[in-house]
Amino acid sequence: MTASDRKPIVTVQQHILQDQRKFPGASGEFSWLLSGVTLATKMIQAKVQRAGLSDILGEFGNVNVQGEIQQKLDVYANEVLHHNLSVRESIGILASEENEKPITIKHATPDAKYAVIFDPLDGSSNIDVGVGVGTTFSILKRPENADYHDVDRWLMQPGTKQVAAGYVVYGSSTILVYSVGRGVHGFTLDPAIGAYVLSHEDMRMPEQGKYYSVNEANRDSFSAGYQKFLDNLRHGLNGKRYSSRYIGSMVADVHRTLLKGGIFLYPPTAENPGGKLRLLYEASPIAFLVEQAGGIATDGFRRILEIEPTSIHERTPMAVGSRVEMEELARCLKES
Ligand code: P6P
Repeated sequence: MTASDRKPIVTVQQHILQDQRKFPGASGEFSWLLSGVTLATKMIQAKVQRAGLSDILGEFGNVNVQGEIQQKLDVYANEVLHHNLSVRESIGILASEENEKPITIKHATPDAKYAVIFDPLDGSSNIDVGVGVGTTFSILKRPENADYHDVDRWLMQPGTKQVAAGYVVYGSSTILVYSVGRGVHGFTLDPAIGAYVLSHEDMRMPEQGKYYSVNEANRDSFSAGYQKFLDNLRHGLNGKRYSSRYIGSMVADVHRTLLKGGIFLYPPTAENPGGKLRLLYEASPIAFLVEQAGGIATDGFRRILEIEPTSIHERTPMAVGSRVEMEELARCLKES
């Protein structure tokens, strides 16, 4: 195969610019904004892949706003994202899982249009055991009639208002998956050239999968509807048998579900009766991507993207997956 036969390399920056050119009025500011995420996640990846080799392993000792012991990599990832994003003039607010309150970015130009809400390192409790972790991000535009400092108006918007969302999964390879509402695209980091290269164009979730993903240790505290659903999966749906896959890192579990189909769910439990996953920077961006890829994302009853947030760190039950499994879940929950 000669060089001319090979498909051209498309980096994420090229892809965004090509995509934006198709839509009049889109300015290059979004590609500049997203370059802050790509640079930060390359820096995070460089640390994650060496976590076992440097003194960065182990706990940082502090407890974050979630009451979770901060791993050193959480702190590093949070700082790197704040540093790279706060220099983008189009960003006015940054909100992070690691910070109790959002940060308003002081710019020379107060006309910043975007807020970026992120979980710098989801699944970080898995870092010390070499399991995949991830970064999630959600981008909201300042509402027309909200002024620059109206943080609540800017952040307390339902997921349908997201202008973009994505994640980076740091696993056997590092893959950035994002959407601006025109399909979902995946880019694999090529360490040889230090660029995210298009590897999964226009990702579509299969109608039905063969994996279900849930922490079965919580089964006894699931409602009867969830327990019935899981029993039905074990007996097979439409004649299809299922296997259980649960990594314990949402981004890694969702990435597999996006690619292979099936379902990932974190139902209400005795310990987390309102669900464990956070709405604004976990459930919402994931739901945006899943729907863009043809899947369904609910809290068991409501579309995740239609939930009106009331606080930055609020949690929600979450189920995301292929149409067949999600419709079966809805049926079981409705009948219970
Ligand atoms: P459990 C990681 O701490 C996380 O927030 C998600 O990434 C993951 O899906 C979930 O919690 C795992 O929670 O209770 O099953 O250990």
